[in-house]
Amino acid sequence: MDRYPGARCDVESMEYSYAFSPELEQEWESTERYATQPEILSYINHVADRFDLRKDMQFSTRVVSAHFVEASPDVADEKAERVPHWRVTTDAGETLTASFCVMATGCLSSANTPDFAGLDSVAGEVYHTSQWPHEGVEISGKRVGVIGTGSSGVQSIPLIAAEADRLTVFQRTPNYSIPAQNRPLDPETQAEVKANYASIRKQNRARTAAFGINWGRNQGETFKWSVEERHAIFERYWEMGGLGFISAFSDMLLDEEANKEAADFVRGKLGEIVRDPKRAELLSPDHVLGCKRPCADTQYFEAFNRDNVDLIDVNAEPIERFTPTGMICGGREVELDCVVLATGFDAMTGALHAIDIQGRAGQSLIEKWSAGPVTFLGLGSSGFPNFFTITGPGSPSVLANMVTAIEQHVEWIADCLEFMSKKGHRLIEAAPDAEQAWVEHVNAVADETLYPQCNSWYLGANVPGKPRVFMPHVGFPPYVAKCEEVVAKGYEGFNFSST
Ligand code: NA7
Repeated sequence: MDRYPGARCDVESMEYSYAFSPELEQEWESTERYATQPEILSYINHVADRFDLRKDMQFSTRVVSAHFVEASPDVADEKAERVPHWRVTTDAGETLTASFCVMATGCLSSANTPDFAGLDSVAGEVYHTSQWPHEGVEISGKRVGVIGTGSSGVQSIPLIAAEADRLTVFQRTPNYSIPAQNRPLDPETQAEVKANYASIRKQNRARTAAFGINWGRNQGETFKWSVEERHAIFERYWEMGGLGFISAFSDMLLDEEANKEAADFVRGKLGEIVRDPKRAELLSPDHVLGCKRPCADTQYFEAFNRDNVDLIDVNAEPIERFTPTGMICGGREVELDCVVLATGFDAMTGALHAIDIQGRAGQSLIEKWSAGPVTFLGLGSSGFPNFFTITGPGSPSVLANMVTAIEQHVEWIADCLEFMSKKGHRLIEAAPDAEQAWVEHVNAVADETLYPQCNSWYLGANVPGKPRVFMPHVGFPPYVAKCEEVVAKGYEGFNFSST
């Protein structure tokens, strides 16, 4: 879990919560509009305790492999495996067997650490933002380098800048960021949400990303409004804060000209905040707004007005290598006591591929997904029976409120297991034609939008050598409708079998 300074969710705290228990909804108190990492962790711990879940959990264990063991037809052989199952091994040397394997390994949990020359030789401290020490890091008085300007960089930079002696930000791609307009949650707002939770959840589930009820309906197409009106609307959404900005108009992620209007507005704001015009220019993104995940910040661009903050464009001054005392980039040395890698994740597939997963006939998942992940509904993959992926590639996952996406998958899988038990089905497996059609559908839906237009982690473009395939499904409601249709048609697209 991200623990870096300033780590916060970009979905509002009262929406970024479980819906399965009305009692839980009523008793939990959020303190801010956007929850901090420690508050989210307290919430998760509270849920674990409240529902007595720890007794079913094994902590501090890394799964090394998960192999599907097929039933041996040779019943005369004493060692024959009569019932197909999954055999899971752990780094503690245990071997466990299970009828089903449900991978809840997370979409953004496998750190992406670029292969920088000399990184091991750094005498000072080196931290990846997603592996921040639990005890925290003493920043004050140090010369710190932050590499990366995605959400982790954008959230941590203002806090690191305020503590460090000197901060150097190494930027490869400038990012759009909208002020989060974070604030304490007042008791009235909290009470109102709690009084209407069921209706709020329902309305959110009908929204494309399954969150954002406070943003209201979008304003329709951009160009039906005059320049002044458009500007006033952008201003209103900017003041509202956070990711809602990219939903101001219905066509912002569909139409390049509409997108450019919004992008120009953000660039203009940035130009007003950052005093040095050269620096503002360097911080100005030129890609399609929203095709890389935009950030929700607190005083990000303001940090670049500080005297102790430097900005290096690594396209102009490439990172050559690290040294014991810092880094050589663009032919000069930048001395650093502490290196912060805010370089993101091997998203969606990284955590799965870190485990040796083998399906039927010993086929590895890495091999099967060598040209990109192939799933039906992001829930299952042919050749891997009784193997489910929670928020797997091909499902809304990172393009939706993750908590809602997770709950929808958990409920779908739980219902499926109950159905199988009632019907006496032993195995369920995605059908090859259904998953092929699904992969094409996911890409066709993405192709109708501007999402595929930049080098984002949605496409795997941030990890060298990773196949470039758009992984999340755009749109929560149509996805849920498809999942429900599949069930209504007797799990159409999945095959049941006994061996
Ligand atoms: P992101 O959004 O993937 O950002 C990673 C940043 O690191 C991004 O600016 C990258 O530039 C940069 N990066 C990655 N590799 C390099 C190398 N080799 N050299 C220089 N810069 C590099 O990850 P985050 O952790 O910030 O956020 C991930 C999600 O977590 C976020 O969207 C929220 O949903 C929560 P690039 O843009 O690839 O040029």
